[in-house]
Amino acid sequence: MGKKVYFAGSIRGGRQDAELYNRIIKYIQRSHTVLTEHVGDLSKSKTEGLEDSDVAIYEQDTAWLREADVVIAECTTPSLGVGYELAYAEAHGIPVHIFYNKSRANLSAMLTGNKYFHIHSYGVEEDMYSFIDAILQ
Ligand code: 6K6
Repeated sequence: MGKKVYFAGSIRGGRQDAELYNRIIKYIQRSHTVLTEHVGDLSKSKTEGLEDSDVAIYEQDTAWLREADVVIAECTTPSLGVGYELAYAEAHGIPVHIFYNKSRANLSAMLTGNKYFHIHSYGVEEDMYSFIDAILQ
């Protein structure tokens, strides 16, 4: 049966990897449910979202986190919101897998130093997909 995946990626932290998020989300959606499809929505800039108040965003996203089977985060672009989501998932006992491009990111010690998190560095994007298959099998 398909899993419920909370995909986390930067929004107000910067949208330079939004196309990458979109490709990862589409890949996961071939066999699983992604609760947070909007993270890869290329039509939305980081300043958009005025139709939703920040309170509504927080309430919805934390409800989805509690419902998720697993969190998959792409952390190459640093984001306060993603960092918060990772700690929230840990507090609720939800497995967390963190990906980052090792040539572009220097991940925070607060992530790499936390043994709760499964951390995957990758050189090329294609390497990520076999890890994702193993996580979601
Ligand atoms: C803009 C673009 C797409 O959606 C919007 C509206 N804003 C948000 N909608 C839903 N989730 C959000 C929004 N802003 C932040 N988040 C959550 O925080 C997402 O689940 C991301 O994983 C994370 C990004 O945090 P920031 O600090 O980079 O914004």
